[in-house]
This record gives sequence, structure tokens and C-alpha cells, in this order.
Amino acid sequence: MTRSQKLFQHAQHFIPGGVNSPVRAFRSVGGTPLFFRRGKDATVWDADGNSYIDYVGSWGALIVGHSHPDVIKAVERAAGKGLSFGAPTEAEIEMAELLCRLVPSLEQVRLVSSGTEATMSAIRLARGFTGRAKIVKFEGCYHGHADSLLVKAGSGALALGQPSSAGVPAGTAANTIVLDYNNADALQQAFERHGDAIAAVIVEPVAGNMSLVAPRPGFLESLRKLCTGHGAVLIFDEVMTGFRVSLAGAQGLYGIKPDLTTLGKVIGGGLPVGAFGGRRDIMQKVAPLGPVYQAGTLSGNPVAVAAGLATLKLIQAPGFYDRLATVTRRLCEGLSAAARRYAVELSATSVGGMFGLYFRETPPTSYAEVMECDRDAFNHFFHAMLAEGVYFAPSAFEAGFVSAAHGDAEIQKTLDAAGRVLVELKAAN
Ligand code: KE4
Repeated sequence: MTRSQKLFQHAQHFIPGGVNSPVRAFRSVGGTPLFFRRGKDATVWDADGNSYIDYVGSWGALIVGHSHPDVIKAVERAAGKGLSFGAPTEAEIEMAELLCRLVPSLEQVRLVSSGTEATMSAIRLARGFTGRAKIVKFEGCYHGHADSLLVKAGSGALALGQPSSAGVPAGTAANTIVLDYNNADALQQAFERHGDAIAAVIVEPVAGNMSLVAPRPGFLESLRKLCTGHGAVLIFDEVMTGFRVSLAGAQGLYGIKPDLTTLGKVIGGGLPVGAFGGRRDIMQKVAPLGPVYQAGTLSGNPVAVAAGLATLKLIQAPGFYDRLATVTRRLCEGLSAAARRYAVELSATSVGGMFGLYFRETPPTSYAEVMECDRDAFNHFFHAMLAEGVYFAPSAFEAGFVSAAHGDAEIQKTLDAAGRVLVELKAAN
């Protein structure tokens, strides 16, 4: 037995499914989840000492790579002064001011400790601001595990085949309207039918939880226009795309200004930080100023904020996103070329530093097309690449992430391994 297998066996006695988040359990791809022991730059080591090029990066948070010295130093400095106060600290103002400067639509922002807290709070705020109850989300999009958002959700819920969770009361789910991602007509009809009852539309401006699905031209624009026309709050869930697809997130990349934005992952640099923010008139409704209650013991935690600030400083380096996008594109073009060379139905595409791998002829543009992907082929590819020392997300329904620490050597090693694996995959079919 490997050490990961032993640890997994032990973990399952005390932790449901042996993991603290379902997607880590490898239930979608099969086999035993890897237990990691160390990470440095673009590499992680498992409990058996095996090393892997890491394309998960803590689900996108580690955009500057594992254990970046600047981030570690900032964390050590902050921790030495105290781990938490439950009272305001100066660093929280610096973080809030920086987020408002970098994210076009942010006039005010509140820090929380996870992406789920951010989206849950943004939904409650939109309902409090409009006095309306209904929300619109899109099938295959995942916005964390708050009740009203666990309806036809993506990510781990999709991977486990439970897009709508048990425990969510029918009355709650009834207020969540689920539409097809990239289908502007369906949105138009939903507003014609429920327009004055819709508090908010929440969307991943680039979907990353049914693997990567980019917005069709005009889709985000139609969301903006319909929300404005019907007095609904447009929420861009940029927990994944924020500081991932550009320095100004997807809203900067596509030039659309949402009313509220949720953030996470990168802004914590690997430590627990989330945020929600946007129009000042909406944010004024948040306690203690307004009637919408929201709170958190560790919100704005000084050690987590220090990791986030150090990360946000590094990503402002000139050319950071050009290089990240170039390296990510090189990975995708190399994989697509290998698929053509070996006549395997594999396609890949990227937006900034995030990418999607699909076992289908062309990248999907909708949830239905994602469902056409060959999951068995993905699972075979996943495990074969793991054996080659390359760690992709353990699910066909997750995007992949490149960090600033990934360079030509990592990409070439990945493409060489993919060539060997695709030859073997073709032979096996
Ligand atoms: P957290 O509560 O997991 O910090 O964030 C929830 C969330 C919200 N919005 C978007 C767009 C997200 O992608 C996420 C979380 N992403 C998943 C990965 N697809 C987290 C991994 C996991 O669930 O373990």
C-alpha cells in the first residue's frame, strides 16, 4: 500500500469520505486521492515522495506558485505579530483599497473567509437591496455551497452527479431559476416571466466549474442590459476568474460592469480569504450600516490578508498576465496538436491563466456540450498523466490553472508525457 492509500484509509474513519472537500476524493476519476506533503513553485510532492507538475494550484489560488518566498515572508511577519484580533487592522484597509483600485466595479468591499461566504452574502445583499426573492443562476456554474446556489451546480456537485443537493428545502430551491449558460434568449424569457421578482442574476463570467466554458459574444452584454432594464442586481462571481484571467478579472477583460462582484482564491494567496463588493449604494445596505446582516469571526484575518496582499503585489508586475496567458496557450495548443497527431478526440482552450481539457472534437460552448465529453477517456488520461508526474484536476468538470512558476520546462515535460499517453489511449480504443 502507498502512504496515500494508508492515510486515506485512516482519514475515512474520522472525516466523511476521508476529505474536507468532495472533489478531492477522486470519486469522479476513481482511485485513491493523493495526500500532499509539500509544494514549491510549480511542483507538489505527495506523501510517498512522488513529484508532480501541479495544474490545480489549490483550485486557482496559487497563481504565483507554491511557497513563493515573498508570500511566506509576509505570512511569517504577520503571524509573528498575532494571528487574529477580531478587531480592525490597517492591512484590511490596504486590501480593500487595492481591490477597489484593481477591480473596475468595486466602490466598497467586505472581506470574508471563503468564496461561499462571498456569494452567499452577495445574494442576501441583492435580495435585501431589491426586496425581491428570486435569483437566476446557470446550469453547471458553481458558486459555493450556500443553499440557494446548490441547484444544478457544477464542480464537485456535478462530478458526483448530485447537482442539486439533499437538504436544500424545496421552498428555497423554488426561488432559484436555473437557465442555460450562454443562452441569452432563455434569460430574456425568464425576465419577461419573472422580471419584477428577480433580485439578482449570478454568473461565472467565464465558467470554470463545468470545465472551462467561455461566454459567447453578447451573452454577458445581454445579462447586463436585462438586469439594468428590470432593476435586478448583476453579480459576477469572480472567485475563480478574479485576478486569474486578467488583472481586472473577467469584467476588465470583457468590459462589463456588474453591480456586485465576488472574489476568493488568488486574493488569499492560498490562505482563507473571500470578498464581495460593488456599487456603493448597494454596499451601504450591509450591517452595521444597513439592514442586511453579514459577519465573520476571522473576516479580514491579518495573516490571510498578508498572504493576499503579497500575492496581489506580485501579479501587478509588468507583463505578468501576458506571460501567464502565453504559457497557458502554449499548453493548450500543444495538447491540441498532440491530439491531432495521434487522432484522439481531445481539445483544449484557455482564457488567461485558466484552461479546459475536453475529450470531444471542439471546446464546449454550453452545459449540454460539456455533457457530451468522454468522461472515461478523461479519467484514463488523468491517471496516465499522474503516472507521468503531471497532476490535472481530478474531475472532467474542473478547469485547470497555470501559475507564474510554470515555464517552458514544465510545459514541455507535460506535452511530452501527453504524447506518450495519447498514443497509448488511441491504442487502447
Ligand atoms: P469556496 O467556498 O470553495 O472558497 O469558493 C466557492 C466558489 C465560488 N465561486 C466559484 C466560481 C468557485 O469556483 C468556487 C470554488 N471552486 C471550487 C473549484 N471548482 C473549489 C474546490 C472545492 O470545492 O474543493
